[in-house]
Amino acid sequence: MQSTLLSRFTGCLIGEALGDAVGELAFSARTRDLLDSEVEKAELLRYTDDTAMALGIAQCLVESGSVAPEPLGRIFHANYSREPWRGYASGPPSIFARVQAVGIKYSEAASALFGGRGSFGNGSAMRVAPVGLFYHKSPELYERACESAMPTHTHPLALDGAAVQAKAVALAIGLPPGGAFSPRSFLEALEGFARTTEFRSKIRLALDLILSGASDPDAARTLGKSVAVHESLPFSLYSFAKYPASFRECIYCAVLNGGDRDTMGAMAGAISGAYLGVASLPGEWREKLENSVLFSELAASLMHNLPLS
Ligand code: R7I
Ligand code: MG
Ligand code: MG
Repeated sequence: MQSTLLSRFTGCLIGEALGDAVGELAFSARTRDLLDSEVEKAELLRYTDDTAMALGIAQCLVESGSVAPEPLGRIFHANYSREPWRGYASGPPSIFARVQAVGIKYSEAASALFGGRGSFGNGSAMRVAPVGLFYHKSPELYERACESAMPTHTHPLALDGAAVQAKAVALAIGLPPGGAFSPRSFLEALEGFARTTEFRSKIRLALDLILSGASDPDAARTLGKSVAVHESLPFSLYSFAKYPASFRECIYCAVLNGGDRDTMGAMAGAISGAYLGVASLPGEWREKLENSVLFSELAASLMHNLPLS
């Protein structure tokens, strides 16, 4: 039982990184054949800011047992300073620079962005998977996910998006991978968990698209696939719920339909990896993943330090 849970935790973190890395390659290799050949040619599968920030959250949980915004902001900032080349958007680096220059809190600098409402970029959801693992049985899951968003994303949609993605990971951990998967039960549980009308209606739309047999390109067009969290997250949920039995098919769906490919790969990959477990992720992808030992170590540390529920 323990080893099953560990394989889900590891699958989630490695699934996030693989979806991110393969999704990044899909910006130039835009068909399945081209993507397969790029992955085959690559010596190393390199992840981007999405996974780097997820690692920051896992690190914070392991070190402090919490995701309090200021300590988490300091970890994000230090990791960014060490590896600024991971493909960050403009928001987080501008927050880090402002905190450094003016000495205000991370969440204060974050809430000043985009006309004073904060960012609704998908940055809070793309990195939240370790919160979903750590608090998968906790009634505090929603609040903790929001807390992890605060150092960089304070917009109500970014908070709700972080909570929905964390819940998707938590639900995936609790489902038997060999059993019958119901897209309806999974997506309706998320619809009920979301607190914004935007997310509730997008998750319902994702379910309708699956049930009506829409094509994946049509679903991507209908749900949206941009860096806005209320577009790319619903399509990532669709990708997992449509292809629950295969990590590879789930990732192809998430990254081969345009838009924010690395991030949809990361979000769908974290859920799929949490559902299927690490052994079900493609071996030839796993063996090329950068820093893969670190993901396994962090997964084990997270599992051994879970909060009492
Ligand atoms: O959300 P964030 O960390 O970006 C994540 C993306 C992922 O695709 C990563 O792979 C990486 O490439 O970056 O960074 P933000 O800068 O907070 O948000 C991303 C973008 O969303 C911004 O640069 C804006 O273009 C857009 N955006 C908004 N646009 C209008 N109004 C975010 N919030 C707003 C807004 O309120
Ligand atoms: Mg990225
Ligand atoms: Mg991206």
